[in-house]
Amino acid sequence: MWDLLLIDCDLATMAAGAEARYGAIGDGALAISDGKIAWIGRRADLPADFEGLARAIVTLDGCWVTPGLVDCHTHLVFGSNRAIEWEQRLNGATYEEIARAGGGILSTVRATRAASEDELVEASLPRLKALAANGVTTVEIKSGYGLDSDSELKSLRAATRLGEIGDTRVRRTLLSAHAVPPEFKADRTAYVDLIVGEIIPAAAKAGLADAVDAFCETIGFTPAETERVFAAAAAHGLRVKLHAEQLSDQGGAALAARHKALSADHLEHLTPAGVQAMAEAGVVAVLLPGAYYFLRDETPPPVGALREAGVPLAVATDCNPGTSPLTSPLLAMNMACTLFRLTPEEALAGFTREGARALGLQDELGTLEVGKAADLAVWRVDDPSELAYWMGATPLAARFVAGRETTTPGNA
Ligand code: DI6
Ligand code: FE
Repeated sequence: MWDLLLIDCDLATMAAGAEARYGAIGDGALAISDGKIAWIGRRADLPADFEGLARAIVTLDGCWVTPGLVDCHTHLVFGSNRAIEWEQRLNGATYEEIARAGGGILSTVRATRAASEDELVEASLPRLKALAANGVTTVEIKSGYGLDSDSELKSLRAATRLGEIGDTRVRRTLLSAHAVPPEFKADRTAYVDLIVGEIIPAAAKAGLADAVDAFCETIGFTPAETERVFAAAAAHGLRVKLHAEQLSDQGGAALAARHKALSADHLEHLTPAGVQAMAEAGVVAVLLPGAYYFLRDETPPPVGALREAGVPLAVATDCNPGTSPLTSPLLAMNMACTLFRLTPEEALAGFTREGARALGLQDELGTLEVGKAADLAVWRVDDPSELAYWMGATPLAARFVAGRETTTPGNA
């Protein structure tokens, strides 16, 4: 018996190696049992007795069905925001003036530390709902605005609770190596000691982190410091990811490859050697066009070389208050096409199949195939290329997580 059968729809399966564009199945049908995809194919190929096989049949009025979107890189949980500071900069205030007034990333750290866990959940829920209303069914959320044991764990607990209340799957990544907090300014090694000796063990023990990340950059952490963080992650059985080569070449992608990282993210300043290292180690490249756009960056990541080397390309929003206040996966897909020259099909794969791979969830999520979770986005479009084409539209008609239809889209 099937719990649910969806008919009168076109399916963009996004299955790897499929011949049809988007792995499409025209006039398809998809059956769900126990939250998983139990049957998928052309409606004409359904078993003759299909009406007796399904407890319920839903007609989708010719909509397109894609895998639920996977936003594999966000900093969704933070206190306050930096819109006023951004306006001040556009009115001519210098970076130094803003920093002297306590602005920048440290203003978000202050607001995040001051917020209770409940307040963080409340502040972040509208952002989660915005993603969901645009088809996201799985989101990765990083810590990294707490920068002390209590505040980092509080952020991860808030992320966990968002996953429990928001009808969206949440994966949590510990990013304590995001910035050196002010109280450690004179002794950054002591802060890395704290991450390695206290925060990572505590997060692992409490089961609050699925992975560990670091910002390997001149204004972040050195490769040697990143190595220490990665070693501690491995000692606690946690996979790693890395903010690599966003502003300069630090050899971060190769470092990530040596540590069998799930992904290396940003990559604007990635070198050919970095591309090669990622390809050999099977590291996913996560492209973040929202940050590139918001920073008015002019050096795009080497997409052609990554593609040629066979590196999987994921795309994500990087939703954060400083460099990418973006809550639309579809706009991120549009930017990936316009700014980085991905094809619309690559952009959608980046938010489905490859986004799932960047989280190590490729066996469970990211394509429409039998045995995978029935996480679906149903779109009122004539062709899947429209998902990356419209700027600002929300053509989502319905959304399923583990086979269950969730919050009314657009109404979030
Ligand atoms: N890269 C970024 O662009 C953001 N973090 C990171 O590692 C910036 C975060 C912020 O400014 O709040
Ligand atoms: Fe980021």
